[in-house]
Amino acid sequence: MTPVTRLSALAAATAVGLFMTAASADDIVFRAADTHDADYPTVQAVDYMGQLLSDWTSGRITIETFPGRQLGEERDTIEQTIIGALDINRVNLAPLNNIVPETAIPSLPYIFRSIDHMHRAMDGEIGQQIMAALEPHGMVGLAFYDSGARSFYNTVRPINSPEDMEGLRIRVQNSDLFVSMVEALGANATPMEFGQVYDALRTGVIDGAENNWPSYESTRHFEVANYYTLDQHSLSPEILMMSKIVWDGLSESDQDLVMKAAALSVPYMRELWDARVAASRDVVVGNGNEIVEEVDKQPFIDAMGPVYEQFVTTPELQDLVDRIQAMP
Ligand code: BDP
Repeated sequence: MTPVTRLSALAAATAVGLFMTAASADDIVFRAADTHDADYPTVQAVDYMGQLLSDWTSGRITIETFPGRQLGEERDTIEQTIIGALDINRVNLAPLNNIVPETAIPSLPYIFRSIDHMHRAMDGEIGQQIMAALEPHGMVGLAFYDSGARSFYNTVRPINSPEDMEGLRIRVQNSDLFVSMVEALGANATPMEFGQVYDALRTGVIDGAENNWPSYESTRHFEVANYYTLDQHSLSPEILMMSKIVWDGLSESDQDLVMKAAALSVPYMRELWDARVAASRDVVVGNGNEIVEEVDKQPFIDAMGPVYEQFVTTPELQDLVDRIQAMP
């Protein structure tokens, strides 16, 4: 061995040694799942949260994000979170509706008058109460993220009123509430995982779906479903959560750090979100899609009575609805 190679072998051994000391048994690497790709605001916000945790702990706590459904569809990742096989998960509230009845309340059609109203509710006591309801089911809520407004798009015709929905096959998330909402409008609801929607639209298995601007754009659904009506039927927010099994294994001070980093990722996410909505809208409009911007929402709202009856079934759930509606 020449002196130089001996030296570099020594350097390599030292580096490995250093690395091994750095990656000590106390190190925590949280695995975090998201259905969206790496450039989507929800994923970027969790990356930011991981950066904060790493900075605060000199690298002892980090987050490794797995975007783009690498760990499965939301139904799978929710299951993994509950059994402790996944640490952190970012999903929409809708696929939790069937598991935790309280999560159905912010998903209800037209429950919020505006995004600001939704923020006021979810950033305060209502949001806390809904997060607390997750715990007996094995999940700990860390933050609510924005998801804008969900609206209908389809391959067949512009929707101007509930009558135009008649008979259309509309994909919904795995939530009985969303099934009921679409059926109350006279369409046929098809629950389906997010990753299957593009092909289903393209091959005509379904006629349409519903989502916000960024998801309509990022999935390229807008390329096959050209009609988008801004009926804004649901502001169902996103939730960032941790497995309760994993949470219970953390020290109290690490739990605090996780909560603080999650809270700081919210304003960061909201800024990215607003920019992404504008950019996605530009892409879709640039594609020449037919956007029904001015839609009379009243007939859509009027059709939703049965949905409230079906899902607001206890005094506790009714109380949540009343408190949200009474908010300024
Ligand atoms: C998007 C949500 C994502 C859902 C998806 C869907 O961000 O969590 O999986 O909608 O419709 O807006 O399934």
